[in-house]
Amino acid sequence: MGKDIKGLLAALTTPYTPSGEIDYKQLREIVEFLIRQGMNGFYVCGSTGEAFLLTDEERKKIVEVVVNQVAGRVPVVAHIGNIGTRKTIELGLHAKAVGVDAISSVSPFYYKFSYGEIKSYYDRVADACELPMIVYNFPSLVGTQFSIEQLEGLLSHSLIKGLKHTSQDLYQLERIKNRRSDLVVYNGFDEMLLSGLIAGADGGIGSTYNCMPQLYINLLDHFKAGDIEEAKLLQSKANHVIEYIVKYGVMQSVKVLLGCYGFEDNGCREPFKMLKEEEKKVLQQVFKQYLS
Ligand code: MN9
Repeated sequence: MGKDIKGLLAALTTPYTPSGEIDYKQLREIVEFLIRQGMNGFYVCGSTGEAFLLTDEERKKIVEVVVNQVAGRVPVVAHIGNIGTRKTIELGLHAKAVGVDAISSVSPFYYKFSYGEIKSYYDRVADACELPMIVYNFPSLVGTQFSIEQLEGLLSHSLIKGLKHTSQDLYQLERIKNRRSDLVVYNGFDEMLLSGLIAGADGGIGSTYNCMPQLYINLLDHFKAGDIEEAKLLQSKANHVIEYIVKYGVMQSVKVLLGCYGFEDNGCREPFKMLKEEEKKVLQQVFKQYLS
């Protein structure tokens, strides 16, 4: 990878105005907030960023605004994934022109592509964009479960430098890291960050990093210092919050909790539902109990 893209990358959320347009001013403010909190980088327009509820033009503008606001202080990874290779390459070439440090893509979905078709998708995108690339493996959302050998095959292109492993299968994570120590492997489920680090992950990419940045930075610091007991306490604290985040909806809950820092919460795009007032109140109480 060009820059040393390790540590914790926030899977950046996409804030909206009350009318449902992207709030680029607030996007910049969230980027600044997370950099101040010590976040090591950004993963932009991913699942948490509601990529598939945005237009291509919106995805491009978000990448431009984030790269501009970050101004080289930390790495920026653009998620460019789509169903089709052509559109992914278009977004990848734009991201390259804008100056991202790496690109990433979830495996193509909906049409139940063969393994060979998925492999050629990644190779074609890497060849066309000529940027360091991170394979985003998310079996439970995409519906494709790769074997260790299949994952290793997807990672074999010389420009593929990383794996975002959003899976509870930490045996796979450990085996990939063991076989390909040159790859940067990111833990994807935040509730398993410490377990993923112990299995060999170089860091993590997560949605709840948006609303608990300090906690995760401290967890990683304690892990690096060998203080596993303290890291376990922090993981458990995060998981108390994540239980409610998952119960009410990850995308919406992250924005409610960001609201506890003073950001404006205008929810997510439909079909995501707005959270009920009582659900928001519970999340705000959880914030007070565990994060303030
Ligand atoms: O990559 C992440 N984001 C989404 C997975 O699932 C949208 C994670 O950060 C989870 O949201 C998080 C809560 O389950 O671990």
